[in-house]
Amino acid sequence: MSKKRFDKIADDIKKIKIQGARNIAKAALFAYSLIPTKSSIQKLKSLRPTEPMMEKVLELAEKKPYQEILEHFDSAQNKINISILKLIKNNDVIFTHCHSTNVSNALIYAKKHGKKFQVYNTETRPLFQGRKTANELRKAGIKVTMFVDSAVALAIEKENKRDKIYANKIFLGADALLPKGIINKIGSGLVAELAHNHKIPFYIVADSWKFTKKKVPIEQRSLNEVWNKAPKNIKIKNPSFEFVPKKYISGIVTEFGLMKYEKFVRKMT
Ligand code: RUB
Repeated sequence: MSKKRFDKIADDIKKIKIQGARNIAKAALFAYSLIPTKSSIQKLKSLRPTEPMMEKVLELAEKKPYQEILEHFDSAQNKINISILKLIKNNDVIFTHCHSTNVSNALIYAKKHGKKFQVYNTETRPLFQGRKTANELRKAGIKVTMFVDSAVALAIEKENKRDKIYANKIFLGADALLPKGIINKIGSGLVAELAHNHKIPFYIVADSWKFTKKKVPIEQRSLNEVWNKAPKNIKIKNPSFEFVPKKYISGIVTEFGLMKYEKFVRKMT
């Protein structure tokens, strides 16, 4: 029975039915509690290689009680929510990409606490996690406008005054927080460069447990996600994530509050 449940969770993580660093770490923790062995840890870690938070949680799971580790996620999120509430101003247009629970929860909290803002987001091919974000925010009563990925510049360029469509703040989640920058969904680098060029504040919203000093590999996903049964002689690349250098990051919001990225790294090292 436990084996069947473990395998189902592993499969859901692999197939991105369970997605996002926080959900993956929580699901892996639960799976480990079903079969608490070294080989479970190896198996779970191999499912999504770009997830230091899952690694940290699995390492802790060997030493600490399940409940104690689990409590961290909500406690960190609650503190993040309070910082984001202060950061959002009425009439903001907030841009986000992919689906991040840390970002979505914080936006929903701000809405519940009376902030009036709207969200622009991108569909996030090839797996369309942007739809998950749009649905969650819509259900919470937040106005959402979705753009195809290739319209990202249109969504965040200040010069695009003709349509008056541009974001004035950007919130992205992160899979990994590294000394020199962050790793997040592919496309995040382009968003960061646009934000930099157009002087739009670019914030990372993430639980500090995503921090690591280890080298983090970038997951390469199945080519079928991009083009199922593509002709044999076409080369396809499908990296799931990319590195964003810290010079683009205006600030990071973690459970320790809003701070410059450098300060966050100093705190963590
Ligand atoms: C999800 C993604 C998210 C981070 C942070 O990628 O890039 O921005 O994981 O998410 P994928 P969270 O869909 O490939 O897992 O805030 O939920 O931890």
